[in-house]
Amino acid sequence: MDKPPAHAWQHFIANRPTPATASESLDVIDPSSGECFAYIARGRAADIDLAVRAARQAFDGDRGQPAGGVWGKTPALERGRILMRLAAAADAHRDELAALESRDTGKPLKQAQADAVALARYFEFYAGACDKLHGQTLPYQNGYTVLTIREAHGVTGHIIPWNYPMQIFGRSVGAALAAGNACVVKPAEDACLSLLRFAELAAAAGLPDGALNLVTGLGAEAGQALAEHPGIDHISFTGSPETGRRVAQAAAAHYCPVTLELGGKSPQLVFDDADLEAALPVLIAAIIQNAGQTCSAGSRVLVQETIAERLTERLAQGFAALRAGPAGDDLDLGPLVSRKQLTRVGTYVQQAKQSGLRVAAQGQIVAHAPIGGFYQAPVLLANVPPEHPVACEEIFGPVLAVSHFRDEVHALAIANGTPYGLVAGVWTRDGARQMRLARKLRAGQVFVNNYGAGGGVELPFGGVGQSGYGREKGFEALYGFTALKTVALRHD
Ligand code: TXE
Repeated sequence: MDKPPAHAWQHFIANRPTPATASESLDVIDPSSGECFAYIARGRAADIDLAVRAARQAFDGDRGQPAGGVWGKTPALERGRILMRLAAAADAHRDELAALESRDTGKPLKQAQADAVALARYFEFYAGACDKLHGQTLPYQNGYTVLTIREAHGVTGHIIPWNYPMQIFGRSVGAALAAGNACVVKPAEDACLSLLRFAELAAAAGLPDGALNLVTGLGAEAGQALAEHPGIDHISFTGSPETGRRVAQAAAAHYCPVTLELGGKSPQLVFDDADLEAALPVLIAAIIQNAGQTCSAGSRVLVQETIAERLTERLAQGFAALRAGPAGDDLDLGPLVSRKQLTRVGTYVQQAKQSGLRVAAQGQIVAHAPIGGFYQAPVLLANVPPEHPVACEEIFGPVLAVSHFRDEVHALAIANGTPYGLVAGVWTRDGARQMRLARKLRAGQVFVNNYGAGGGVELPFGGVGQSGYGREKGFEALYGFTALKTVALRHD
């Protein structure tokens, strides 16, 4: 039987599917099989320019006055109501969105469903926040009243990676729209279908023309053009440190502020007084979720040497039982997103083996997994020297490195010993130690006796050092998507 023709997706600009100006397209590959199943538009600078103009029109309007456009003028209360309708649309279409994202990224269906729920929840959270984002009155000299006003930047750019398209779009675009900005989004070339569909749903739910615009394409073309565009007033980027630096440099040329979320090598510290039964499933889930392709993956376990052997053995039992297979099978993990990612992870595993590291356990790839898919069995590496590349570089795959520490001081030195600082987990029953470590760990989020892999929608998220700067999620993100204006009135 002939296959149905692969669907060709277009950009989505000013609430309309819009063809690529150069009529070029890119293949969309199913990571479970390695086969092309759809096409996306290959956007370049001209397409980005079209989207920025649409966003400027929505924000500034015909006269080009700040906040003079249809979206720019929309009162906070009304923005909230519109965003609530977007939340409802995401919720009503969650199975469809999840199916698209699961096929596109290779993530198991249940993970994609959780991501669709999170997308709806981001819009719900930020819908409620629209009319609660207020300024202050400040004490000043006699005869003055001074107040601060939080104003939208104008047009914000959003460069989204492929690992969690719906979640990262939700946290970034949800907050930016709530603050009143019009958005131009460049999703990842490896996975963007759920976002293109959501943009259609947003238009149908009543988001005004130009408030949300999506241009697909390659990072070096469409992404770079977005970062360089002088019509962009703020950029939010999630991806690799190298690309993040490039984006920040391009934005600096037009004095454009940037928020960078650049991943990590997040440790979980397990002390010998920890509740191991509670810790074990969390230690495994934190690296297996989305096949380890999670910015906040718990990719290092640091364990006190007195319990190292016992913990490693228990982790090994868990790893040996893990199964990877096609996204639709809904197993513990799906394939990696691309051949490029498979090669990257495979190279690290190879390097670990060549340098004599002990593989304590390896999961299985199911026998019926298509040969062309990008499957990587989960790997547990035991007693890894903390300075080994697999213990201090972001692998972004299902590879967990276990390293040993003597005491709290040693644990902290290892934990803080990479250039990253995104998330950390601490497992101990000692209350004073919990607080000491929470204060001393170099990370944007610290979880004590739990691990949230990024945490909830409400919790500010972002890193220090090579993990980036600025905060997304929670109420805090709204501050980043606004510029503060101080107004001083003299009246005496
Ligand atoms: O990332 P890139 P890649 C890490 C992870 C992964 C590695 C490489 O370790 O193995 O990065 O992944 C766009 N100007 N993370 O190559 O290049 C690109 O189109 C503007 C961690 O996929 O950073 C995509 O939309 N944009 C991470 C986005 O940047 C450019 C998630 C991310 O791609 C661009 C993803 C350019 N010059 C990868 N070049 C996390 N923090 O969760 C690319 N892009």
